[in-house]
Amino acid sequence: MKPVILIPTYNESTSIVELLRSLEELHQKRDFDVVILDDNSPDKTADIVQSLKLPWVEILRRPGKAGLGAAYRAGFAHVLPLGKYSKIVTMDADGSHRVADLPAMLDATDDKLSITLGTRWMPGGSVVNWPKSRQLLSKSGTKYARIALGIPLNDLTGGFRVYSADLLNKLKLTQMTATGYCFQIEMAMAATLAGAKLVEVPITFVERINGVSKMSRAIVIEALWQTTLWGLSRRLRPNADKLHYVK
Ligand SMILES: Nc1nc2c(ncn2[C@@H]2O[C@H](COP(=O)(O)OP(=O)(O)OP(=O)(O)O)[C@@H](O)[C@H]2O)c(=O)[nH]1
Ligand SMILES: [Mg+2]
Repeated sequence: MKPVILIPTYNESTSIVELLRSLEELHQKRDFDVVILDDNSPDKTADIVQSLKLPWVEILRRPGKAGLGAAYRAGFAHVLPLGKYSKIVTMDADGSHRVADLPAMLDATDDKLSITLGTRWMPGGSVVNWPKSRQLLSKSGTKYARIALGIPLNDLTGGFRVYSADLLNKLKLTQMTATGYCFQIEMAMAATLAGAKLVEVPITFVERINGVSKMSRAIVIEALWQTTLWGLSRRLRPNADKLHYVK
């Protein structure tokens, strides 16, 4: 059993080539597969990845831009039935998540049910070239979700994670609804409800150099609104969420 790395892309043609080159170096030392989840990027990200002809990289071509959450759910639905992966990594394409941090995250735990978070906001974690406004948004988003949902983790909006396949198989992934980055909060909440071991590894997050951010006001509003609804539901119907998310 080996890990698989899921990488969502929308117009990341320059960044993804750099990331795959860097993953190729690690691939010489450790075995893993990569699945690119591309939403028919107009800049031909998928075709460019295909032209690299890397045998350990697969491309899942999706019809159009449908958000990060939908792309990841399609990725999970694609890899889990194959039954050949022990760990599923999620990682941004834009270079913000460093390959250098990946081995420590993969090695952090072998617990059957676990989620490992690459965390910026803990001792040893850091951000490089990220504007103060984004840092504030990220830190306060995590703080709000932590309090609203009672999840004892320090980076709930980050997307650099390792899920055990057993955990994902235990979750009702088709019940997840979040489209944007609050998908990350929803997954952390579901993992907590499933009784997963929660592990955090400090990472250095580097602001993208190439390409354009897909962060938008709509994504922030969705996250705020959804987190508030989830928080209320957990207080009003404490057992309903577990039934909703866990098989
Ligand atoms: N397939 C797919 N990928 C997406 C979508 N939205 C974002 N992504 C990818 O998700 C990852 C994170 O998106 P970013 O735009 O970098 O978001 P961010 O890291 O919050 O914003 P920056 O700080 O500007 O980088 C990147 O690899 C994007 O290409 C989408 O709708 N579909
Ligand atoms: Mg980014």
